[in-house]
Amino acid sequence: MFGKLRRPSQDVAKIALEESDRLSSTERRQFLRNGLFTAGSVMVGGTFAGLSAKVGAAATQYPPEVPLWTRSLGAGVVTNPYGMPSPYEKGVIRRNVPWLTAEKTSSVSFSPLQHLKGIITPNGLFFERHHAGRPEVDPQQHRLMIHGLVERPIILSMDDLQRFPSVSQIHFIECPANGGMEWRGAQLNSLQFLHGMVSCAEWTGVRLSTLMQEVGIKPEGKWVLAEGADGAAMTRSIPLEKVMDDVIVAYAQNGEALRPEQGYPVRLVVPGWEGNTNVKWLRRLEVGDKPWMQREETSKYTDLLADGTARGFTWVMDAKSVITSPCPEMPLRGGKGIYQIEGLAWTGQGKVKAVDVSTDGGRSWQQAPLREPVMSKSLTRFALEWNWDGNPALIQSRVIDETGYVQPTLTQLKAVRGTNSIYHKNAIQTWQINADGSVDNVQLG
Ligand SMILES: Nc1nc2c(c(=O)[nH]1)N[C@H]1C(S)=C(S)[C@@H](COP(=O)(O)O)O[C@H]1N2
Ligand SMILES: [Mo]
Repeated sequence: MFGKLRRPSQDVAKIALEESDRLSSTERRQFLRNGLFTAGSVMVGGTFAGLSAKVGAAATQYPPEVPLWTRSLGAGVVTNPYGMPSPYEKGVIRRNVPWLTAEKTSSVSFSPLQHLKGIITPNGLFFERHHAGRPEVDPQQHRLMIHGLVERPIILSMDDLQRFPSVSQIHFIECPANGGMEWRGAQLNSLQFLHGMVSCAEWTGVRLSTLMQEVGIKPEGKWVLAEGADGAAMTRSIPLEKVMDDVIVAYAQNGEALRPEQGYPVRLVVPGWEGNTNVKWLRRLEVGDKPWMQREETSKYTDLLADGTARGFTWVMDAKSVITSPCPEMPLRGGKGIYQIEGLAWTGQGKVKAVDVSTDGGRSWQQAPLREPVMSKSLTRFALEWNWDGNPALIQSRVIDETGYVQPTLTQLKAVRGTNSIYHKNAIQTWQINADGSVDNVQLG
């Protein structure tokens, strides 16, 4: 009906399923019996059916019964000195794909996008990408040195850094390898593993331009090398134009100190640019007259093209969107009827202008309302109401950013980039809705 489809191969799909937090069949039966999902979430014929019908069902914690937890005192304050999510949310965690990397130190964990609401990633769920593991940095012992082609080199303690004027900005960080396993076909049946290398936080810190004014850049200074304090001593070069535009030397994330996974006590946030330029555990900024190509040769991310040549610097993350519900981990649980198709869109070029949604594999499109706030180089949430007729469907989202750039299909992207790439795969994602409400990752061919 929809032409040639590519589905994930069985073995890899199985691993994804083992790790995924889909309901077990017993849990699913339980939910159906209790009517938990169907009662609150399904509209039939325009009204919320099931709400009154379920009253009086043998479910002891439901109204009009008085639930167990209302009949006794709860735990007191500071029983959780650092508050943790409800134990019922234990499946909402970062996950890794064991076969993807040889070991866990140079590896990646994926954020559970299927469970997230709004646009802010909670700190404990922010994806992680480490080249040499996560160092435990003592902030008292940590210093940030700024030197090179500058008038007044400095070495700052973390206290010194906090004496500069600060900014707080909401920005996404995406690893350019996000979705990179899928250039040659569908691989994994999971939103988390396919798209979970993007997260979004409110970052607080000092503008790098403020620090540059403090040290005074010499006229020959054109690039800034940033170096991390981890075992990889990861370095990236950033051109002065970007440095003076919107780069932040960040020490806080969503209102608290950076998490160790995110570069505690200080990292670079390079809005809209490849994740790898956002150097964590930042210890050194060196102003130079050219990029440090030679030393970065082995560590720089390049994109191999079809003709064997490579793109060297691909800094900006192009516009991308994905439907986060329904998705393989979030099937349609209540039969046909009204659902919200929800998802996330973002672009390293600025703001998201519009998102279109298709339920027929890209033949027709409907504009999906954007949820406020819509901010530059931030995740943006969209949601479109959909009356599912219970038949198989192919759902897609397509973002248009403020430059007019339209998110490409995989065929369009491959025409420009070939299939040798790993990085920067921002093609339209297709989810297949099956008649039983389950959802599969497919590629339209
Ligand atoms: N010092 C250092 N900085 C680093 C890395 C690293 O391994 N070491 N990984 C980079 C990569 S490849 C990415 S995608 C982002 C990921 O940021 P996150 O772990 O906070 O999600 O950090 C970047 N900064
Ligand atoms: Mo990355």
